[in-house]
Amino acid sequence: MRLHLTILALAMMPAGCETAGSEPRGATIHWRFAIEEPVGSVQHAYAERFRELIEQRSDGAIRVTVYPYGTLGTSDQITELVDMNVVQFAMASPGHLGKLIPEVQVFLLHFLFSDDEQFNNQLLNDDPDLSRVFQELYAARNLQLLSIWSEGWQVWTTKTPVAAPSDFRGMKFRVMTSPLLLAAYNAYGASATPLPYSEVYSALQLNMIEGQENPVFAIQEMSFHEVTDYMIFPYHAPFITTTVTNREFFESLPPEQSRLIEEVADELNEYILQVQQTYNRERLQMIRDKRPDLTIVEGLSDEQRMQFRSASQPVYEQFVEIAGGRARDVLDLVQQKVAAHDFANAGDLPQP
Ligand code: 6CS
Repeated sequence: MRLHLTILALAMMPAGCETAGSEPRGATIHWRFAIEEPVGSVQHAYAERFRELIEQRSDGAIRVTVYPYGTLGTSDQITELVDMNVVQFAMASPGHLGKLIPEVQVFLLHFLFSDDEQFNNQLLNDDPDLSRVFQELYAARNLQLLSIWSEGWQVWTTKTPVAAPSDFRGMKFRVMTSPLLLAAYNAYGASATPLPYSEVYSALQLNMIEGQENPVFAIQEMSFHEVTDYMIFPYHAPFITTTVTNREFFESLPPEQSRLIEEVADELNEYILQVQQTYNRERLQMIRDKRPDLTIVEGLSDEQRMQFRSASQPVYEQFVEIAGGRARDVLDLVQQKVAAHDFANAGDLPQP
């Protein structure tokens, strides 16, 4: 790993100058929170609210510093920093976490979730079975999982129209770095290309890649709309992230501090849902204003979605093979929960 200079400085900070966990009485406690997105993003709104609530409710005894994307390295590096307890909290998105926790890639499968976004959010935020299995999987990697939540639907940005899987044939399509995403897009005939977030804009500009996916707010703030011709909303998968902390650090905390963290993480689920919906709505309008010539396809027909759904089915078995471990169990679990909801609400499901 090529360590960023800031990381080296943080890692070498002498004990007592900044500490995490058990401090002498009266000393201010400092926690660090690294995010995978820049200032102004959904993750930034989350981390800033986390900071405010922790600082207020600890009466200033705890101070939180937020490190936006670009200050501490790529998503993979940020997760390593949590493992090292150089930072105590971070966002760890399944799109990048698959090499470390293969089963988390279930969240990357296309057409696995319901078209009912409200249900998906409940499942991610509150389902005790889902929470338990992922708590265990994260704990095995020295991570304490605090919450699983969505930043909104993934949207494709491409330089040519896409209405059927065959339109992906030969397209150099950027994906996050989890291995399953290669299978997900290669199943449509694309040439999937993993890249860190920070390299996507220039790769699009230089035509090294011809498409990518992200929620609307991210497309706007990373300026991907400047270097694309089409924006397509297939409603194939939400962008899911997870909030994590270092497990040993968390377990070493006095109970009132660990309770405070859990309480704040729970509260933030509702807060961040409002934020992501607002950001995604407002920034779509900003994109329209900036690029009136951009073709925005705000939904595929049922038949078109069915073609993508069919083409993505073999990837479910590939997921079980690639991820191994408890992959079959987590896949069954999510499929059963979604099927039960969709069956009970058949005919009444909202259009995505
Ligand atoms: O595409 C990515 O790599 C990134 N997208 C978002 C919306 N958040 C973080 C992630 O690294």
